Amino acid sequence: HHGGTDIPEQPMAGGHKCFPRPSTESIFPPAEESLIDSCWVLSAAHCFEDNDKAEKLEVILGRTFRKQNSSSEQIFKVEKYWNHEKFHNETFDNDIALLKLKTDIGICAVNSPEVLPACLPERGLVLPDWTECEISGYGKDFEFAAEFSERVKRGFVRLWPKERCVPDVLSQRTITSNMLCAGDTRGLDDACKGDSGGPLVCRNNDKMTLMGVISWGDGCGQRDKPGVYTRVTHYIDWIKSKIKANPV
Ligand code: 4AZ
Repeated sequence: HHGGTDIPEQPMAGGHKCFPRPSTESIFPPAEESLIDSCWVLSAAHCFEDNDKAEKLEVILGRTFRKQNSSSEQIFKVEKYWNHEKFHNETFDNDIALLKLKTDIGICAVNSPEVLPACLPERGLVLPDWTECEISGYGKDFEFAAEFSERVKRGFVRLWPKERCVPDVLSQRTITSNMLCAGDTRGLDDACKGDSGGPLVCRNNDKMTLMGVISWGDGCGQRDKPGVYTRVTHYIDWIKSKIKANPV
């Protein structure tokens, strides 16, 4: 991220049920993703080529340093993944992908302080404008940084009102109803290159709820330019139908 701070190796305090710390982790080459169930991970469609073979993908959960093994990590092969059928490569409309982790024993990720699924929102959930949410990832510290971050970072951004999430504030690029904007009113934290696929989580009824998938933006950390996120509430039926049709 632009701005943001290192995530401590120890879990954060707090009483919420899911996701005491962001469990976005990195597949390599860099794509980020969020665990939503023991064997299911959500990411962004633009992170995957249509002909990417699932066998080439690996999902690493519970790691803090991008290139350093950790005793808390859980690594999985990917059995199959789905890019949204209506993903639009020019506008990034429907920028969402679902990955199914591979297992022989019917469970994949095991909950731990470092690895916990994010909660999915209900289909109609709309949080108030300016709700503070959290993003995380190994993305670049600034737009033209040479390297991705070595350590996972997190940042805080607020949900922007729909009326302000318009082409005028994002170099005239198309914004669809399947996108949401979030940005730091202090002009500090933002997602950046390499963070996409990762989570935008917001507290709802004390549960860290996956409201967005990091998708795109116009540069990083520019004041008055929000980041753009896939609006997860529009995909609840899509996600649930895939999970139902593909039992672990
Ligand atoms: C990216 O390229 C990217 N500032 C993601 C988010 C933002 C910019 C770039 C938002 O993955």
